[in-house]
Amino acid sequence: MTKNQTLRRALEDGKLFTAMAAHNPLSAKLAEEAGFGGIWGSGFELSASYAVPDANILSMGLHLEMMRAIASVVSIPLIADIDTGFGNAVNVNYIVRQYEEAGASAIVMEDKTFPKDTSLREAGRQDLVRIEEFQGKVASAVDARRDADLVVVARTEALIAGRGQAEAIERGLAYEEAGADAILIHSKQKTPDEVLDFIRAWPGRIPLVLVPTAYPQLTEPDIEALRKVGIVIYGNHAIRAAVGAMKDVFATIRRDRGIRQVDSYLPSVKEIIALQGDEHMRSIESRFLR
Ligand code: SPV
Ligand code: MG
Repeated sequence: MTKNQTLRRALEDGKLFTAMAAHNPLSAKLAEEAGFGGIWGSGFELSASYAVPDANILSMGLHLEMMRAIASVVSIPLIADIDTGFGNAVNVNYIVRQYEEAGASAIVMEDKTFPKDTSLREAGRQDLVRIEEFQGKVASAVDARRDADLVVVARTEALIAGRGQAEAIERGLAYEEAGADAILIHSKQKTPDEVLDFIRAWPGRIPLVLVPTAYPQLTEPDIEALRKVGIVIYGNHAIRAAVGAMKDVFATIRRDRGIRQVDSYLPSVKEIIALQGDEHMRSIESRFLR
């Protein structure tokens, strides 16, 4: 099975597919090793790793090249976060093919205006494009894919933008009609109530995608019990883990004025060398170095 088929089948089988965020190939590899079903090619994480806001400040090309690098080191599907599609339906048609060729098995595109603002920030600038305009962008993404198994996820930010449940449902249904394979419904409420209301009311045929960052109480068994959600995305836990670990280690070294203590609990240099693919390099070395 190809990576695209793996994700497509998971959506069809109705078994909850889990995706962990990554901002580089190393974090993607660790997510694969930990047992996640796929990788979330998060724009938020990549922006954070460059220490810039998640607001289309980084170029599409930079994100695309990171997706290519990630896809080349993992054997699980990559779900690429293409933000608003970097323009209109014409831009979308071009870039979806680029992401597909870079090895993405799914793209997630959101119905905000370009340039976007990040979703989870309090009082962010959240403007949505017209429903018809976004339907055209979804249809353009569907038209652009070469492999029919590439999954096109339409993401509505209606709840994030404070437009209410009725508009969120209207947008979700309109995007389904335009050919989306799944609808990502995002919410920044601190409890799952808003998203649960949406899920219960969702009359569509296609599965939903959740990013429960703001409402971490909702676990995978809870989500499975709803029977309408195909994918759960853990949106930013790789970069937050990295930030927490680095802060801790850096502070300890400053306090101790040395590395003795941190050395006892940090992953060994040997472990990092293994993650770099050393075994593969040595096998090439022994076969071809003359
Ligand atoms: C991302 O990880 O880039 C996302 C999810 O789009 S969120 O940051 O919650 O909008
Ligand atoms: Mg994003």
